[in-house]
Amino acid sequence: MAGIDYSERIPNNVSLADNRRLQRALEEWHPKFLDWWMQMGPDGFQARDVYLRTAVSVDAQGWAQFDYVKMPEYRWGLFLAEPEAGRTIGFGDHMGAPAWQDVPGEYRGVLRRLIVTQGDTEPASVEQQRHLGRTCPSLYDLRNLFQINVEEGRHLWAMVYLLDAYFGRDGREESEALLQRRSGDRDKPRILGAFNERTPDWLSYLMFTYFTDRDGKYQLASLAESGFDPLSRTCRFMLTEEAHHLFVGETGIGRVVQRTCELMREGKTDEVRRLGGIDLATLQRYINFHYSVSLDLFGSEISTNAANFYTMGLKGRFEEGKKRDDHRLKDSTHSVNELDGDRITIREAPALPSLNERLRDDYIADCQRGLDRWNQIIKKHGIDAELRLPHRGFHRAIGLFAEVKVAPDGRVLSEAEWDARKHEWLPTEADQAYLESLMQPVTVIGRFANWIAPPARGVNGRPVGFEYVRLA
Ligand code: BYC
Repeated sequence: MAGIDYSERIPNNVSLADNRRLQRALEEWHPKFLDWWMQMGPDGFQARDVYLRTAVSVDAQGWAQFDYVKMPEYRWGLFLAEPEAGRTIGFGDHMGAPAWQDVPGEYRGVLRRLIVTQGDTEPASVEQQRHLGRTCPSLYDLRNLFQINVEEGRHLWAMVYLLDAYFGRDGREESEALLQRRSGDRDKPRILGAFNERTPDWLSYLMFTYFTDRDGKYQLASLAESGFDPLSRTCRFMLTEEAHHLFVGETGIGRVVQRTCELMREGKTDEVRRLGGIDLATLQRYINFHYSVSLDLFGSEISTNAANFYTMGLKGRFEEGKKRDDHRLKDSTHSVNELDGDRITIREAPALPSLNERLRDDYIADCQRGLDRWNQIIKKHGIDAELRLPHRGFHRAIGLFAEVKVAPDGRVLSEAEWDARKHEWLPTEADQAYLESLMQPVTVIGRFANWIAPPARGVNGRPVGFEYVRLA
């Protein structure tokens, strides 16, 4: 079992003590990170004890320990999955060559850009979620929010480690810039669109952790295939933590659906707002929004960047190792959408530049699985309704569909039709105002806001009614 050295200021399993230059760079960055955390991390609660898990090993069995921690004292650190002896590059032009232990010189710029883009999303999400603690629906949910926040902070550390350890002075400059951009800032925004959107309420947050964190899962899994071994190992360990974030999203929305159905049955009405719940139509509009902005995160359908990342051996496909083909893809094709006037058609395109779309396909199938589970909850209550993923062309800002307006059912619309109906499909100001009115904090141990059902079980074997955050 690979233990983590906690005797050092920066816990790590990368022999930091033997690399003085890196140690100095990270020790210089550390207080800047803490300043950022205090300024842009959770608003309030920083002096409170929170029941958090901390990584103590990279062993799949028993890698974490749970205890009360004050967030600024969280042991952020550098943890890479165990090296795989004799690992070779699994795809692209260098397939079969030993995995790179250092940055391949010719791909330096591209690799840095990928790492910076990944790294930028981590602090962005913490910034987006910083006000949520004030309106938590329970101590259980509050604790999960903070768990995600500290781990996103650690994922930033993971990318900063790669930049500082392998990219010299420009890596250090990028590490600083990661703390300077701000989600939603006009002058210094975060790099990717979804990370500049607001997360003003807990429904948006649960949708974000379901849909946007799931992009994280697919992007990290693709980077975990990288021929650059330190990136691969870093991402493999990040995925272990990421699973909990997705759990929070899926079970969180499931609990909202559950409560909505209970209220619908009790009140014999679809209009559960009168009963302080979130109606299914509102849930559908929030799904439409968060799903569509998350689809944008995969980039254009046809992308030479994506082809290059793959050919260079830097970013693979989801579960590349399990695929039974030549892993070079120069002669294969993939189905992509095309616009033919006001019709959406499908054509076969060369596989390499279609890799973003292929990853998006995997993501869409995964998103659907959660919807199926939420629909099961609705069905179990004997309610005849269904939540749906809108068409992939709906409300898109990146790629082919950015040029047109597409209805949730996939019809291409005129601007006028879109303007007349978009309020049915996307969250409205009235929805936002209603949700805001619902967001009253519930901090009594074991109690939950009226709009969300309690979870099936607590954290780490603790009861649901456990003091997950000590407020007194
Ligand atoms: N917004 O060829 P294209 C996570 C840019 S989430 C703004 O279509 P490409 C997390 C693109 O950068 C996972 N700009 O796309 C989740 C390019 O700019 P340049 C994050 C965008 O390059 C929750 C231009 O448009 N990780 O971990 O093939 C909480 C043309 O690009 C967007 C990664 O994304 C956009 N949505 O693919 C916490 C992995 N989309 O180069 C964390 C690393 C595209 O012309 N990133 N552009 O200036 C990548 O693999 C790729 O950069 C992308 C884009 C998949 C994002």
